[in-house]
Amino acid sequence: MVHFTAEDKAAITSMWRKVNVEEAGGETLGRLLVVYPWTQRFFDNFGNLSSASAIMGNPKVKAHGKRVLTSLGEALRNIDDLKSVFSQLSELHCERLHVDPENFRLLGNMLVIILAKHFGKEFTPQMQASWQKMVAGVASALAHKYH
Ligand code: HEG
Repeated sequence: MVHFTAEDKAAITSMWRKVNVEEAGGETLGRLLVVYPWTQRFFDNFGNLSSASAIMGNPKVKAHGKRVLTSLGEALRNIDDLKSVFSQLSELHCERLHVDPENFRLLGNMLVIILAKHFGKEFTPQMQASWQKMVAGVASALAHKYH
């Protein structure tokens, strides 16, 4: 179980308020698909994924990335009970989508990287530590229903 201190929560929510979910979502999912090309197989109905620029400009990638980060943002309101928050989504990703849970960890790392890129010096080691907890917590909650 990931434990979030009051400092973690403050750090995560204060930064999240400044995130443009649409832009960050597209970039997070886009980078996942570019860096780990095997993840593209879950999105074979997304049209052109033939190059890095096609992926980064693909409107379906942007829309889905936004949806993923919106869901993650909503989870912040219930950060101490991520398991409940993601219970249905865990079932969906497991039973219907068959997404290997390792991919949740990969996506979390893409998010950390784009936060670092966007916020630069503001993304301190302490801030990173709080965010790594967040993405680990989300990945483990989403993997919870796998059997
Ligand atoms: Mg998933 C659908 C959230 C990682 C593949 N994902 C969805 C949906 C949400 C969501 C909210 C829509 C559910 C619905 O239709 O009711 N996804 C979500 C989160 C995270 C995540 C919060 C991790 C932080 N998803 C993820 C990863 C993959 C993936 C890593 C694959 C590499 N998701 C996936 C696919 C769909 C969803 C294939 C269905 C997309 C569609 O058909 O439009």
